Amino acid sequence: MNSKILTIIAVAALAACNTVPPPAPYGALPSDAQVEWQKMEYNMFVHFGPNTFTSAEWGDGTESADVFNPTDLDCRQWAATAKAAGMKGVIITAKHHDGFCLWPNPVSQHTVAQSSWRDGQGDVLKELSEACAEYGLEFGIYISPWDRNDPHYGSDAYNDVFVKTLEHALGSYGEVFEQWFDGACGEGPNGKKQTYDWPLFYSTVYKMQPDAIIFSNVGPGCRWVGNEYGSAGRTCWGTMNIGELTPSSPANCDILNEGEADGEKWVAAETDVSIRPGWFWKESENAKVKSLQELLKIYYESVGRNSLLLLNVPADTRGHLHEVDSVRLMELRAAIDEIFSTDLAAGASVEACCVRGGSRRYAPANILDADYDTYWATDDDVRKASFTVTLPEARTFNRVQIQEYIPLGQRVAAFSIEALGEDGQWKTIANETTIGYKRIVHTPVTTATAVRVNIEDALACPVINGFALFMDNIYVSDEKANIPVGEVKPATEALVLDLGEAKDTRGFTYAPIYKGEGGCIVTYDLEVSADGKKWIKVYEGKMFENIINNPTSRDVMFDAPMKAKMLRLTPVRVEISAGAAGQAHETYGVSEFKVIE
Ligand code: FUL
Repeated sequence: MNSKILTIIAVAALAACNTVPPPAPYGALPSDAQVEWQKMEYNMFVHFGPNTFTSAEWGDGTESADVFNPTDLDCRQWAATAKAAGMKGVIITAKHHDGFCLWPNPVSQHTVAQSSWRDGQGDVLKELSEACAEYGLEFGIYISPWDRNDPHYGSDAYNDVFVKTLEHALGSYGEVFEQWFDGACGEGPNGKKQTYDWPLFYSTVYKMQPDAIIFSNVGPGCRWVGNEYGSAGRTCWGTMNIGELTPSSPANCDILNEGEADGEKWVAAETDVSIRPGWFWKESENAKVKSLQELLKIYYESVGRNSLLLLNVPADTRGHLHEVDSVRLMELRAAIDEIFSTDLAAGASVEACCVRGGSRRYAPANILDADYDTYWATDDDVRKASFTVTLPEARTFNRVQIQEYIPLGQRVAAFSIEALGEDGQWKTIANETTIGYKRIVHTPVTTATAVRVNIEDALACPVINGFALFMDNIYVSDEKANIPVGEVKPATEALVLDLGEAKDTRGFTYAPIYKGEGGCIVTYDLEVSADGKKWIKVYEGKMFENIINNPTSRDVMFDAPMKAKMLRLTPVRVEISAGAAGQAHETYGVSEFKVIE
């Protein structure tokens, strides 16, 4: 065949393809930056600051700058660990609620420059941004608008200070992939709350970093998943109606968790969760680092549910990620590699009920290739459709991974999965709702020669670009695993612990019930008695910081060890968790109340 004829055939084939246009985008769409962000899947959060040295979760802003004094800061160790863990980016708490800045912020008097650490010459953001560049990781910044130190907080002047803070942090360390805005808005040093100028804050971020993803309770780049225990909704839309909502008055947590079909804005969920009970490092939590099973559950309920996983690994007082945490991260990486390295759908063939315009460009085989931008699609008016993956031989799996091509919008609202057993019978093995960027469905261990996915309902014609089968022999699915059980008590009742004899105690632990069922003690009085008769009040009106968002166990360390036979914890304020934060509640949960010896 001469080259002229070849050219004519090629041009004719191309023309045939081009006669069937791709599906029109549907609904709210992600920007290119949002698609790239979602492809990152798994990032590291690092909480680090004065709280690391005081064991607090929320510093009150009165801590001396000298409190921050890492003995051997090593951001390259953080970056090396994140890279080895399979993460794509790192986000650092540049300024938490205590107002302390980990970089020399010229508009603050409460920064590393005022500390004696490295004679005031240290800069954590500089070191971390350089380490991220060295290890090929993206660099992101958390900055809390709530500032319990800045004297301007509670007045209009603070919004200008905050804008300058953003400008400096976002303008000094190269590219920033994500700006993380904490929604917490409490009182400042003068007892006043701030009215944040969110539109001004957003425009400042975009002015400094046009492609940055802005995280807040309601976006605009990505949204909070509605809890701090690491679980996106089983139904999880990348879209949501934002309307008049703001980061400081967000939607209810269930909506954040599931998103909304046909939502007016693309704001995919980011699942932020700590590898430990608290967000900041505490020596007492070295023994409480989440297990591999807990982390796998979190991975499946975030990355496997159309969400990005932002796993917090706090730095310790040396300025290192602790060895217990890094070993656990490597175990997780090894497990993920083992589970997902063998695609059991490899070598399969795919047929579909229907193909868009009959065009090979939208052939179902596209769901098995490695190209993100090729997909199977149907004609516009189709809302129910199916594809069948025929395996080269019977294969055994318990995970089915499906991906929707989100650059054209999220569409699938319900689907089921069937498997063709070696007995020649089709059997339904899953019924689910949304897919989104990536959905990893748990099925019973199934041996099949073919697998069929039935799209039962969609907002527009389905567009699927990925499908894979895996066998997970590591994760032991147990919905109840690691969920503390406990008692629910009336808020008027104190918790009393009798050790039988006086013991040296260094502190105590209180844990509510998972998800805060029954409410949580937020503020309390604590008394100790060495003989069961005479009581000493150790704390009055003290707070379990952030316990409503993060109802995990709390270790409270006394300033000095105390002899105690009995402990009495009297609730002062009890609140209910997620969904209705801030509301007083008549009962509280307790799964743990014990002394730390
Ligand atoms: C919350 C904060 O109050 C916590 O301290 C932590 O930083 C978490 C990631 O966000 O809202």
